[in-house]
Amino acid sequence: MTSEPKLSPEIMPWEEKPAGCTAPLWRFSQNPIIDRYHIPSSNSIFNSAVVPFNGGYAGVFRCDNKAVQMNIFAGFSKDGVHWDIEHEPIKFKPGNTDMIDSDYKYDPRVTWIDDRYWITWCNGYNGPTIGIGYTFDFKEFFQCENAFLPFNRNGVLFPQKFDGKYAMLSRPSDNGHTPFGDIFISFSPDMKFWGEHRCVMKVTPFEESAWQCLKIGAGSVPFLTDEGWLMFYHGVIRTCNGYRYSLGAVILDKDNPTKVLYRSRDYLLAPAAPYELVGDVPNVVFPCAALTDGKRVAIYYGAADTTVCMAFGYVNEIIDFVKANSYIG
Ligand code: BMA
Repeated sequence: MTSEPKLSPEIMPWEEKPAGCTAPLWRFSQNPIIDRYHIPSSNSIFNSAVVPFNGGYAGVFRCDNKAVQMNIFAGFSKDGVHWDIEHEPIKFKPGNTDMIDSDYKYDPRVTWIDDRYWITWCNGYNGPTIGIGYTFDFKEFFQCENAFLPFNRNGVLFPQKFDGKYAMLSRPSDNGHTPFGDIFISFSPDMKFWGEHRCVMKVTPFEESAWQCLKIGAGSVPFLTDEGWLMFYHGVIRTCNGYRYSLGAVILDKDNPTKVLYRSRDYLLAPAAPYELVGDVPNVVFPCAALTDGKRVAIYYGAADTTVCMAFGYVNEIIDFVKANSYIG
């Protein structure tokens, strides 16, 4: 039986704010922390999720292989920075269903709820939709019913239930590169049947906040602060050179996560470092996880669809920034 994973401040990955930095987030000087060829089969490793586990960390990593097939792999780390990633993808056993078909898996998120780690990912089943699985130990994995019909992406579970129901954010999509998309929330009594779908946040008008005017998607698992649920998300603008993915933050009501309290008008991080500007898909920062000890936050994000990177910030400074630069549509 596993118990709730605790993040001990002594092993929280962290680097102090560089002198002169006035932004709410700063990049890790050791970026990228995971290189594209980190395991023998990989073409690229990015958009990956980590959680406290066993006094250290575990993660689920998106590794595309050299045939550019997308799959998810387990990994382990003592410090959250140096990772051992399994060389074989996760093999799922039937969980609450025998129907565990999957043409591909990508962009995992990991959420501890009650007694286990739940994994959500973009699952290929007649097009992209949201796959759900769970594990107790990151050795044995179980797959459940897909949450939704195709097409959907960016499924992110809340770490607690609301009125006895699981809650998941997601982004209805298309079967291509989706030139639209808002964030919805859905509820489930059992992790099998999902309903009560509500729209949480929409793209912004171009003239208000252009970096998030084409599509948005939930990113890291939300965590509770004094002000409500803090979540990092991605926003996309279409430029004459293709899509550009940046990172924003939203604060959702503690008791009613359907309600946006504050949302960043300014991005918190946008592609600017060389490893975010150059790669298989240039100009992408794509958050999938955040660790916090209550005061500090360490964000894991995919850079240019090629590597895994980290950024750091103080929770109170991020909240102040979002409140001071808020867009409410
Ligand atoms: C999205 C997803 C992400 C990817 C992003 C940028 O549609 O495929 O996995 O990081 O595009 O290419």
